[in-house]
Amino acid sequence: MPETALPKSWNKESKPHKFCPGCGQALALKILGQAIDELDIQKKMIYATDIGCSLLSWSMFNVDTIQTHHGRTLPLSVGFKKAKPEAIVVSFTGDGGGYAIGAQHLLNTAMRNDPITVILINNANYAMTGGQLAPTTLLNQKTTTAPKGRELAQGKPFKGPEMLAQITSEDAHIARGISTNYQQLLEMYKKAISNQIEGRGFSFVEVIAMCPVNWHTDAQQSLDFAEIEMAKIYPIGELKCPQK
Ligand SMILES: Cc1ncc(C[n+]2csc(CCOP(=O)(O)OP(=O)(O)O)c2C)c(N)n1
Ligand code: SF4
Repeated sequence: MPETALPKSWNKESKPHKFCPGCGQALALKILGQAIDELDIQKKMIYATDIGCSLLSWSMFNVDTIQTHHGRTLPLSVGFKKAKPEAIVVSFTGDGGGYAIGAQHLLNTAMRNDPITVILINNANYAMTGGQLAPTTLLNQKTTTAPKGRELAQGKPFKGPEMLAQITSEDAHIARGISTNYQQLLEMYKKAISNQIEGRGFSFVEVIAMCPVNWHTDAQQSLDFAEIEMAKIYPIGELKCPQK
């Protein structure tokens, strides 16, 4: 599929999408649409969204969708998967939802090797509520709640995939991609979802994504912050890949 065309699984009635211009989440989701098409899972997939900008995608795909409170998407997804094991459950959440308020859910889902796929957007802030500090905010990065920049006393940038790689079984799939690398992220999604389809267990892809509105950056500055500054702290690649 050309990178400019819409995925087949896209809900044609809900266009244009609701994300801000230049948002990395919209790109990450377009790539997810292609993964859904290529894996041919549209009819058996359940798409779960959190609260946060991830919620803006609730009507993006022509698939069945569930949604709940901030940080609670994973227990909802796990419950759904237990009730309907044949469903392919893909959960989409932010770094606030996954690494802060919902951190215990992420840890427990990963430790139990629950067979769902989690896609977590790392945009280094709480975007929907106005750009507050998130666990992933870089040191010295300014946010509305760290106007002078994040200090070490406010904690180090949180490395989710690295932590999950330590606590998961060998058949879990753990990776970090970036929304600007279409083909690489597509392959990561396909491997992660295949891990669930083939019955191996938990899979997780963190995606570095631009948030120009809260970063107060133009197009080039947004790309530079994501691809250079963030990727320096959050290395891109597969940390655990049972399919290799
Ligand atoms: C239980 C609960 N606590 C707090 C909120 C307020 N809230 C809504 S979105 C959000 C931040 C979301 O940030 P993140 O998960 O990083 O997603 P992003 O908006 O950056 O995509 C918060 C705190 C809420 N809706 N529900
Ligand atoms: S606030 Fe940021 S993350 Fe949310 S839609 Fe806009 S650019 Fe995307």
